[in-house]
Order: sequence, then structure tokens, then C-alpha cells
Amino acid sequence: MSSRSRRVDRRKFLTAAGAGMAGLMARRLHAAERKPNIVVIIVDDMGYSDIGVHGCKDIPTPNIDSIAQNGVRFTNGYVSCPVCSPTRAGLMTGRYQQRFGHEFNTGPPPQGLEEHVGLPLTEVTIADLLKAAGYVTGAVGKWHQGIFPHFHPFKRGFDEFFGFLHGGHSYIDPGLGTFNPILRGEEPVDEKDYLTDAFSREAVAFIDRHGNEPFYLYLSYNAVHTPMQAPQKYLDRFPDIADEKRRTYAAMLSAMDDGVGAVLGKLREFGLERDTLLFFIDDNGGPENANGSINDPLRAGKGSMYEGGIRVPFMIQWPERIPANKTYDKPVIALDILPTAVVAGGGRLPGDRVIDGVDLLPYVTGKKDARPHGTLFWRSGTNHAMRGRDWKLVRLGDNPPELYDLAADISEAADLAQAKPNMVKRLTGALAKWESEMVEPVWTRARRQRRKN
Ligand SMILES: [Ca+2]
Repeated sequence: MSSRSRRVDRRKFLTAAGAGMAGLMARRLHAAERKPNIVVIIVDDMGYSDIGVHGCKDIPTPNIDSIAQNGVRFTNGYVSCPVCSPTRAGLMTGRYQQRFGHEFNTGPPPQGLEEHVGLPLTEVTIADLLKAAGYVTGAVGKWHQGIFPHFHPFKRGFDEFFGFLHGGHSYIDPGLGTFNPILRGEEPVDEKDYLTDAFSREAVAFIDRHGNEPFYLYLSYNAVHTPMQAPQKYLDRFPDIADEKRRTYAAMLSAMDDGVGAVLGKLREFGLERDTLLFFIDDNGGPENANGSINDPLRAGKGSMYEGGIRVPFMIQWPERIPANKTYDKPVIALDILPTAVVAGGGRLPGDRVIDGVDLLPYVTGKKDARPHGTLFWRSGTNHAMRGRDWKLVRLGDNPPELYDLAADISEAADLAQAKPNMVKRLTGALAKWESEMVEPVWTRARRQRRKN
């Protein structure tokens, strides 16, 4: 919140206090002066239609759904990559990750290249910016931004960390392990709880420790990524799902939804819910064959440039400032989380680099009516996509470009490239211009240099 909007709010509250509600208003005045807490919940490989508010019938997700009911759900919400690590790099920096070469998943990195494979050290993270604005910062869960010590969350703006550094982890008896241990800070711990429950426990404990100061909590569940593992108590919730993979997926998702509920419950218990800006997002579409997820009505899934890879469940709540139970239909992207959070938290956006995301608050509150983004771009090696208003260009390797009208054809069933050559040309030109600002993927460059030496 800017100091100006704080002053405005304060005047409002003082006026209202004069009307004889001194006690309540004193409490709300305190709320208005306080920086909002910021919580980002990111989940892994969940299907687009696997939550209640997206029409799921076989897996109840009351807690995730409650975020949409208490806030705004984005119906055209995107991530900047159809796989895990680059999406997180974009989210953490507010920038297209191709600007700094974080174009591909991190590995496990080849031996000898570990120090190159991770979120480049030139980048400033949302945690760096919120920490500078006076926040205590904590990361819980999957990191996937590099395993070398200089990529550790402690070096990227976080005061606290509980989780693992690689891209995935077993859930049952996650234990000590040497390859990819569960860490508290930098120390391996012998975790015994089901991993999703452990992350929920740690997220709640973080709020418990820091409820009296502005905090930023980044809660990164690896659920519902493979391996498919769930304890009996969650499996028992789904006796009617016959398919074993889908049943395990449902159990894993249900455990994660419980965790979202525990976080929301703790915020309510402390009276912090109204003053907490909370984002919920999925890091890419579901890999339907691998984990039993469903992306209907979107085409394809994880790894794909079709909507099933990149359009995801995405919602935001902040009862103090954002209306409840609304949908927002203009395209937005995970890159918007950083500027939205940093502006809300009274922080400063870096002035020395392009920030591709925009502050969503004026859009979701109706102050701005324009589209937050006229164009959006995706690139993963030789696969490309771009969205210009409702037109979507897809270019996969050397195949001819495809064109879809997302307003009429969310499933990308009818390729209109032949019928609309001028639109293909226009979008291809915009994509080329965007690409001219991007750099070579870092780990490709590192591998090439190693081969030379
Ligand atoms: Ca993922």
C-alpha cells in the first residue's frame, strides 16, 4: 500500500470513528496502517479442472474454492512456462525468465555445472524486495531454483526455509536422504510426516511465529507432482474412485487442500485474514498420464504450449481491498504477482530492469478497465506461443504456425492459420520482436563452454 493510499484510508477510518464505532474503528485503523501480509501458495502439476470452482466433481476442494469465493478468480490466468522451474523463476522475478536465460528446467544439473544451474544471481526476487520493505520472509516446500549454495533461499531474500532444493520429492517417510534431503534452513532433518502435511505444518508455524509483524510466506507444495503417494487416511476419502492413479491423485490433492485450509484458518484465528493478500496458483498444467490429473476443456497439458500447459487455476484474495466472489476474464500471468505484492507492501520495484508483470490491484478493483497485457509470450527451446488479445499463435519446432481464436475456441480445436494469414503474420512479427530481447538459455551456454574447454 502506498503512503498516500494509507493516508486516504486513515481519513476514512477517522471519519467513521467519529460516528461512534470507536472500538471497531481503532482496530481497523491499526489494520490500515499495517502493511498487508503476503502469502503465495503455488501447487505443482495440478489439472485445470481438478478444483470445485473449475467444475471438478470427484475431488472436493473447499479450501481452494474458498479463495475464489473470498476474492477474484482469473479465468484467463497463465504461467510463463509449461514446466516447473522456469515458471517459478518468472514468478519470483516478475520477468519473463527468458530475459535471463532460465528457459528450461534445472535438471538435476550435470556434474560440474551445478553452480550455473539455478535462478541467475543477477536477478532480484520478490523476497528480496519485500525484505527490503520490512517484511520477514519464509519459503516452505519445493525450491527448484538451483541446488548450489549460492542459489539457496537464504541467498535469494528468504529469512527462513523448510523444504527441498530439487524439483521433486517422495512424500511418505521423506526421511534424511543424502541426494535431496528435507532441510530446515541449511540442515537436513529426518522428517517423518507425510510431506504435504509437513509443509502445511511449517507454513502454519511460520504464521504463528510472525503473526505480529508483516510477513511474506511462499508456500510451494510439490503436491500433486509425481511420485503418486498418499497415506491411507487420505485414500479413504475416495472409496468411489476406481482408477488407482486418480484415487491417489485425489488423496494427494485433498491433503494439499487441507493444508490451504490450515493456512487460511491460522490467518483467521489471528484476525489477519482481511489484511492478507493471498495468491493461489498452479505452476503448469497437469501431466494427465503421469498423475491422473484432468485439464478439460483445455488442450494437452504439462510441457505443452497449448492452453492445457500454461493456463492454470489462479486466484487472489485480500478482503480489505479486493471484492469477493468475482471472476476476472482479461489475461493475467504469474509475472504479475511480484509487482502486485511489492506495491501492496509499500516496497520499491527495481528501476534498472524490465519488469514484465503489472500491479493487478487496480484491475481487479475496477479502477482500470484496460487489459493488463495486450500480448503474452511463451518460449521453451524451439516451441513458441503468443497471445495477442484473444488470438493465440502456436509454433512448435519447424511445424507450420497454428492460429486459434480463444474467445470462441478455448480447446484450440480449429486451426485458423490458413484462413487468417495476416493475423499469423502480425503475431509472428510481435513474437520475433519479443524474442530479440531474450537471451540464450544459461545452461545451454554453460554446457557449450564446457565442451569447448
Ligand atoms: Ca510443475
